Amino acid sequence: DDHPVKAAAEKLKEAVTGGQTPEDGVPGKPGPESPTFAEPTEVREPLPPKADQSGPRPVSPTGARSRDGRAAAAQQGERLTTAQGDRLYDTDHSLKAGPRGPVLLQDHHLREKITHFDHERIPERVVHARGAAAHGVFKGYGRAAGVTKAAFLGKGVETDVFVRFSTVLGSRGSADTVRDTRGFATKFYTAEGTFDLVGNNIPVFFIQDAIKFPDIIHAGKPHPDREIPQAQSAHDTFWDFVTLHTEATHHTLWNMSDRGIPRSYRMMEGFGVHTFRLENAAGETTLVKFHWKPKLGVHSLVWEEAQIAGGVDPDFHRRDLADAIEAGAYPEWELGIQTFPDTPEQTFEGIDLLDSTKIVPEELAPVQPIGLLTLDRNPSNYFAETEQVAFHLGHLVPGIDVTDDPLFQGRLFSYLDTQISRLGGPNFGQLPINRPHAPVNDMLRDGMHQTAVHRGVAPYHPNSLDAGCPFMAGADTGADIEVPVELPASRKVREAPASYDDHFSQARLFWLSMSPPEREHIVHAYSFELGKCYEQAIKERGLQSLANIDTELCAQVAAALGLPAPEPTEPLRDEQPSPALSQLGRIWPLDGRIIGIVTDGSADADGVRTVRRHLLDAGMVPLVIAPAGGKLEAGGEPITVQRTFATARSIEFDALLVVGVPAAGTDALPARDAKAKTSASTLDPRLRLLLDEAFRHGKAIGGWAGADQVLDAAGLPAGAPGVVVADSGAAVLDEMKELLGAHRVWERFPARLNG
Ligand code: HDE
Repeated sequence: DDHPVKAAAEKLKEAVTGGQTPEDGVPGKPGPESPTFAEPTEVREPLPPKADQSGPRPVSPTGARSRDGRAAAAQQGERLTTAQGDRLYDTDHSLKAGPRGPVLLQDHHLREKITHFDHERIPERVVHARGAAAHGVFKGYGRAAGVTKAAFLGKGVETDVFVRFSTVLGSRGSADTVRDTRGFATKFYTAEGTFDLVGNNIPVFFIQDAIKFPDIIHAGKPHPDREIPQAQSAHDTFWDFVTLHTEATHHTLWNMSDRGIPRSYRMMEGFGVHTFRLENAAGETTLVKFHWKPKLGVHSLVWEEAQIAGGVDPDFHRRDLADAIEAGAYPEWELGIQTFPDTPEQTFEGIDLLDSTKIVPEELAPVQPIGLLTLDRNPSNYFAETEQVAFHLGHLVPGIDVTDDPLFQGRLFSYLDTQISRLGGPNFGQLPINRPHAPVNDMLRDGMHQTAVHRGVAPYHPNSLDAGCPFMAGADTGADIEVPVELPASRKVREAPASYDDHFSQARLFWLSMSPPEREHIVHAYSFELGKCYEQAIKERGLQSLANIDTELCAQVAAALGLPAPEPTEPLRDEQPSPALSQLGRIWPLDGRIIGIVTDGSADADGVRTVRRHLLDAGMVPLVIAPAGGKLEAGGEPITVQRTFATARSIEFDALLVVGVPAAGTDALPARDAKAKTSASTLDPRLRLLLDEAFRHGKAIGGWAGADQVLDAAGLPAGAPGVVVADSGAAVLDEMKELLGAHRVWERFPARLNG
């Protein structure tokens, strides 16, 4: 009993449990029946459930939908054990020859614990390393039956899905809000086998042939000598590549637009990019492009917000997605298709459907909704699910087939290949997140990390020993049969078709479709990114690409760089703008928008409570911001403080409400400007910053009960666009809702570019 390790364990037990242990217990993880976790501090209140969301959906036979996270799991019993299930009495002290003596090699627990830890990391994805994911359900509308026999698109058919969003260039630990393309990869666990739609939030790609993919990625990733910059396109090698391979101009312009800095993963469109071929039950084919349309609308950050978030909340998008789902504000997207006749030319209105640097404007081919995606469950383990999920464009179901787009074809090779090194062998399909929800009966055997115990002796076909199994399916029993398309008689060549030489017309189309504030943002983005390049020749080539998009765009960026604007080398045609490409000029739903309410509880506490309730009922998320944490005891129900002046930063909020004249926090630093301090002696400098940034970023700002004094002290111009002061919270709210529908107060952005 006087063994020193045992004595230490006893002491620890005492410390952890205060002596209240089960009779035979040692300190450790509480058993499932005896949860002792502390209540989390309330940061967000769950939204009221929507009428059609009646709680958790049932668990599938594979267990993959289990909500307690224990399906694939892992831990059983109450006691800490080794990997072999041997119970442990101590995990904090190595086995030593005496308390001050050397550690003994025979300590298996020590070696097992450290060895396992040493191997905890796997290689991150070579692109799209930084991601966040969620589970959900896809419900078919049945409207695609005319063009595809894919069963999961049938009316009312529900299919489990897992969606992973990502940035492209950054490492796994990089910031979420960098300027980049976003991945939008969806795994549909259909009854006919898994279908992966591995798309992006930008409908075009940098290159037309997969053979250039290593080159563009080498150019975009950090420089090989110093390994900087991280998760950025604002550096010489990226711009060197995209100005030498001018087919990248269109995608680059999207990146430089607001699309490169989304407000939220929940507020992005998604695109399959390539043209796919669908086949219906009668064997007729149609070419299509897939689109995801977010129910919350398409919104972006402004550049300064994106940069602030990179520092104050690098997990901005990851947190936003997880918080929303946890609060019951399930994000939704409609899946839609643009359809084109499957003609031998594979063009539509002169647009080459096999060229992934081109879109087909929605005004020419409307996006037809065919189903609804709802994300309603967060992963329970990041590594097991978000990190280990493996997507592949070749995961297709009957009714959906590939086309000859050389980018598509190269991807069909790449994804399987990369999983083998990333996930350590060919059996990654057996990982819980990758397991199909359809029965699997393959003849793949053995290999690293084989976890199946296959029966039988004849994993070959045909055989006469295992009763001839498995049998082959025919089209009538759901076999996935390639569409037998005609191939043009041709020669082997390393060449692209002539239509692939048009690198600028659609970039011009995109530019001409932008509103003045969106154009302004694009000018700023190019000025910043090219301005960060060191090589004069690269800046000049960048301007040459811009000259071929638009004279005004080129002139503005040239002025910012202090360089002459070159003449276009390609004709600038009158492209027909596509209004669907602009994020402005529409009224978007308010669901999920985050409203900060700044108060110290001393003014109109009832009004605060009522406004919070109204916001929640309207599907928005109110967050109370006060000088310090805790609860505001102000007559009636106490008001929980969710952010303090120390933790609130403007980027988190879509709009701010100020109630009364909140006192300064006791932890406030002195104001920098003594004069300003006198004129607003009660204004905490952090509140001033909050309001100042919210104003600069085009956010609606409102207030009542004396808030005009605060806004005055913060130097916000009286009567400025999007600043609403009224007598009561209710009156302010009405006007705020209207402003929020437009997403931002666009009038605040100086619009020099009106053409
Ligand atoms: Fe990818 N891409 N890609 N890509 N891609 C990968 O596969 C590749 C392309 C996309 O959340 C890798 O599993 C090539 C277009 C997403 O796990 C890799 C080419 C589009 C994801 C790969 C492309 C995408 C990837 C790295 C040129 C939009 C993340 C890790 C032909 C339609 C999926 C992995 C996730 C990931 C190769 C171009 C989307 C290396 C060769 C175009 C969303 O296999």
